[in-house]
Amino acid sequence: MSTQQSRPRRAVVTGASSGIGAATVRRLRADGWDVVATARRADRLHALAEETGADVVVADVTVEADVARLASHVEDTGGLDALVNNAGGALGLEPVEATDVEQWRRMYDLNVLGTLRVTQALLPQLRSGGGGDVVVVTSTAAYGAYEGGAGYTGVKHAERMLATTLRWEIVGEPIRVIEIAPGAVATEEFSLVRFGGDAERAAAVYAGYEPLVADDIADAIIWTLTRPPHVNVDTLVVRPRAQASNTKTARAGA
Ligand code: NJP
Repeated sequence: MSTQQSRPRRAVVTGASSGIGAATVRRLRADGWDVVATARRADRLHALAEETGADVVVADVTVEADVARLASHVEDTGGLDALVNNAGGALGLEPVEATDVEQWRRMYDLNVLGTLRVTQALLPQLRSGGGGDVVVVTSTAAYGAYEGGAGYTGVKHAERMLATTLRWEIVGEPIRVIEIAPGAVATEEFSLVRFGGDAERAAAVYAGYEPLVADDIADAIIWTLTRPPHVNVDTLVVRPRAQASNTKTARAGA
């Protein structure tokens, strides 16, 4: 949201060590924002800092103390205009009958409770600074079912409800709550993580059509952040042209 301030706008981006998060940091920095980039892998964050000039905090969004440390750092180093809750991901594609309970627990902790923890920790700073934006990167998995996807669709539906409910609860305050719901994005790690490092299975997700790339979603995020302050893009669903739904993708030769 544009504000009458002399310093550059400042954002926190979670899940910044790869994919959509890293692309968002690059775009924000290129547009003159100050950025605090956070994730667990220090080496990747430091390389991103070197490349973009972003400030970095190594933190795990599933660890309360890490999130508290992130919030203290942001407060001590001055000002917050946007929080991009992007850290998240999928684990497994097993049918309900065969799925691993622990994977569901980890997905919930990362996608839902991670977003909850970071939002709770940073919302007061957005408020005390006169307002700002909370972006939540969910998924088209937040909008429907697919076989093998119950764990991931379940947590992304819950994350969407967190964003929607927060928007209702703070309406009237100068804080926008924006949900970005990507379809298939060929990031280097999302499907690798989902399939436990199986590169062939991961590559097959994006075969036979042109998927989105991380920068497409970063572009969408920045677009929502740069609308006039009275405009709240509640939800932006962004898919590859070839993907009509979670289960219908036009693939060459299929
Ligand atoms: O994923 P990936 P994407 N604490 O795996 C971090 C959603 N989405 O960019 O901690 C803190 O490249 C991890 O870093 P590290 C998706 O659900 C995607 O594709 O160092 N950070 C990394 O930076 C997610 O919400 C697609 O391992 C933690 C980042 O999270 C968002 O888009 C489709 C962490 C994950 O980067 C970004 O996805 C869709 C923790 N505990 C929705 N655990 C898609 N790619 O197709 C992980 O519908 N991270």
